[in-house]
Amino acid sequence: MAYGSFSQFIAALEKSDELKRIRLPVATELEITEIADREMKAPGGGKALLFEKPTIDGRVSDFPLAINTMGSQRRMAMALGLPSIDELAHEMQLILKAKPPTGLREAWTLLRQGIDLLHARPRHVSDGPCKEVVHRFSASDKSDRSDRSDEAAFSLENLPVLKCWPKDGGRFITLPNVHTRDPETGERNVGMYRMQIYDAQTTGMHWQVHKVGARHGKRYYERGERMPVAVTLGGDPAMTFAATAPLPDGLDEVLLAGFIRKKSVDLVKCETVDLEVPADADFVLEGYVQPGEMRPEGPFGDHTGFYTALDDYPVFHLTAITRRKEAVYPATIVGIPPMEDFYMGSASVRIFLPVFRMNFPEIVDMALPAEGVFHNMVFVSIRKQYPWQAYKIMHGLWGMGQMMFSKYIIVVDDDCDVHNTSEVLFRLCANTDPQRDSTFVKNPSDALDHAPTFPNMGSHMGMDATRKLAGEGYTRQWPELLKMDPAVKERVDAILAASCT
Ligand SMILES: Cc1cc2nc3c(=O)[nH]c(=O)nc-3n(C[C@H](O)[C@H](O)[C@H](O)COP(=O)(O)O)c2cc1C
Ligand SMILES: [Mn+2]
Repeated sequence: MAYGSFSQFIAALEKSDELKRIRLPVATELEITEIADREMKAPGGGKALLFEKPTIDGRVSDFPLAINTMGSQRRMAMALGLPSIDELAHEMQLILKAKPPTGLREAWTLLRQGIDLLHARPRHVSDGPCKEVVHRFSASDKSDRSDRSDEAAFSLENLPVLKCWPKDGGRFITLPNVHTRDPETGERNVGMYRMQIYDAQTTGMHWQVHKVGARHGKRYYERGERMPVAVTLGGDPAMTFAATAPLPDGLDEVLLAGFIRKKSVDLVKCETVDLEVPADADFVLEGYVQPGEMRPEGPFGDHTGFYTALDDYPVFHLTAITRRKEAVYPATIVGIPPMEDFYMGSASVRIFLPVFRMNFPEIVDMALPAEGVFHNMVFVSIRKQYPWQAYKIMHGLWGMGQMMFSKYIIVVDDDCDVHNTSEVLFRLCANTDPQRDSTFVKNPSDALDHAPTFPNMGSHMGMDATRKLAGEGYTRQWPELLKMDPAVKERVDAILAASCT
């Protein structure tokens, strides 16, 4: 099911008792963070919050602010219009394994998927709600849309953008979908890269060196051409999720969003740049990045739980803002885990597990525990068949897209639940001889990892916590894990049930 707008999604959350309204004025400077942080740390991720009166320097904003809208398993599934994330993972698996149907039932299933895939393709439309109000900034290309207000006074300063943590270098847009295009192939990319507000019409553009936005930028810089960039805020949350998904370079996030929500994304041309954006967005920030122009960005209280230091990043200059009349500003905060982004990352892992399993059929399950903030720690369970198979999996993962950042990979047997950190640690402690069962490699590091001596590169460690095989040089008998007799369990269940009534 697709949402027609971000507001529709918020209404659905409210109907499902997944939303709290905060009616009193609350400051965008730190106060919203403190409330949201407490909510995100509540069991299961708390509720989504709608701040009806966020204040900017004491003045009530024209726009409400929604936060933590995807910050639980249930809300993440709702954002994608699904009863559960596993349903989408299952569909991915069917598509990957598609072969000629053996029966009518299967044929129907495949046909339905074919239709869903058709829906993945975007539709091009000539207008949309994201243009209900148009604000252009350059006097030279005055609007021909005389029917719509064109107040030049409107700017980024009208948006309830958060100053998240006390030592942040300013306000940051934290949930932006950044649309760019490869100037050589025309391929589109949508990535989520935070934006620091420098002034009313200028922001930072924090695409890290490994990300596709940065690669597109490099192509423009090589050509010495100005790079068109459009940023959307709000709209169907399926698009926002897709912008965070670790897709291979060249795989279009707009297609993924269409596939997830089973409805084409409507794309509309921007007013001042040659790009197309989802027509249902709440806000569209149009503009450009000038090759070679860099500016210090940060500090920012980051998802590592630490402040990321100042670093040079490209600068985004706005040429227009278009928006809905009744726009809602979407935000998140990052910080010491668990935060909202944990649920977004977990959904990605679930949805792409079938892709990993296609490459590595022995993989049973995989989890990125919240404490590892995505890149620091991976738990993976395998059905081990031959010696040193755990190492094949580690190296395989280190070679796949953003999994390259995984600082620690712990491999366990298939009977270990990787979503239960204490179970994984139990296996790690019990099943490893530290020197024998670990390996170190050199690989690119996440740009935010402050621990390595040099930025963007560091060592990664793999630990094989599986049972050791004779073929691996282990000649003693591997002991058996304790397990209660199932018949006893059943009897005890009955005894306890009877004694409770
Ligand atoms: C809330 C949130 C904020 C993020 N901020 C950034 C950021 O500032 N810079 C960045 O490079 N990646 C950031 N990411 C991660 C990217 O969105 C993610 O790696 C994505 O897959 C990149 O897409 P791409 O492969 O198309 O570049 C953020 C993710 C989330 C969920
Ligand atoms: Mn991408």
